[in-house]
Amino acid sequence: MTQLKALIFDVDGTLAETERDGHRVAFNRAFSEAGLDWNWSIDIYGELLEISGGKERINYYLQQYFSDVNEDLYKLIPQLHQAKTHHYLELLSSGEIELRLGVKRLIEESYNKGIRLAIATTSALPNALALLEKHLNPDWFEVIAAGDIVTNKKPSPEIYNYVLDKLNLESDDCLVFEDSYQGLQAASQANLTTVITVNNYTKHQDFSQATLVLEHLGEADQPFTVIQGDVAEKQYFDLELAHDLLNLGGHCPPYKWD
Ligand code: XBP
Ligand code: MG
Repeated sequence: MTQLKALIFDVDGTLAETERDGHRVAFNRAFSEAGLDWNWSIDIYGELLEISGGKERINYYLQQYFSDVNEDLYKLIPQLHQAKTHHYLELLSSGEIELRLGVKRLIEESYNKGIRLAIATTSALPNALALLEKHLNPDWFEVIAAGDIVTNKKPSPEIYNYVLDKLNLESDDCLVFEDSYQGLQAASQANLTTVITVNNYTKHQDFSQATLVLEHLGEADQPFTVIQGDVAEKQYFDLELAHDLLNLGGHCPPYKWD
């Protein structure tokens, strides 16, 4: 029987719906401040989300959406991204971005029961820290792996291998929470069992490699909807279910937490 030792969380789209009303808005503010008439609509942003990382996303936009780009615009990317981070942090501190349903409960329960916690995000470190400071506690997370800490962003497994290495754990000991196809690819290639909570941008993606796909983690009074996978009698995601998912395929009795 495998004993659950750690939960590893993606940030954007998983802990909170940060993309549409957070990162997207912040990018547009940075563009307008720099005198650029670029506007990333909700639909365009959905397409751009296929590229992980803000700097990489702007780079891709220049390549895909303009036939003749002034090379100087590429040099502007770091500066635009820095301004975007500033606007994103402002949006976060204004309190407009809430955690998704069930996230706070599950993380608090895990911390209180000695399950180790980690973050694996493509987003820049200040963004991840600000969200954790606003709604949780960054000190609860033993590893916060973010942004450029690895060379290759998701869907590369590099960030998950980095987290496993820092936690000094095997992939069998951990459960991952993600919201996107790119995130699932990254986790799966690191041999990690993954739970997906979909959102509007990702609900039509291919999650066949995920152990469980949910609308959200749910609460006792707001049960989750299961899109794929087996949750037995569970109505919302808790540590018992986390343990059982890790042991799927094995013949272990359901685990009882004190
Ligand atoms: C989400 C991302 C990020 C954010 C922007 O990754 O792709 O690029 O949209 O973040 P994840 P930065 O879901 O893995 O957290 O602008 O800070 O790069
Ligand atoms: Mg995500």
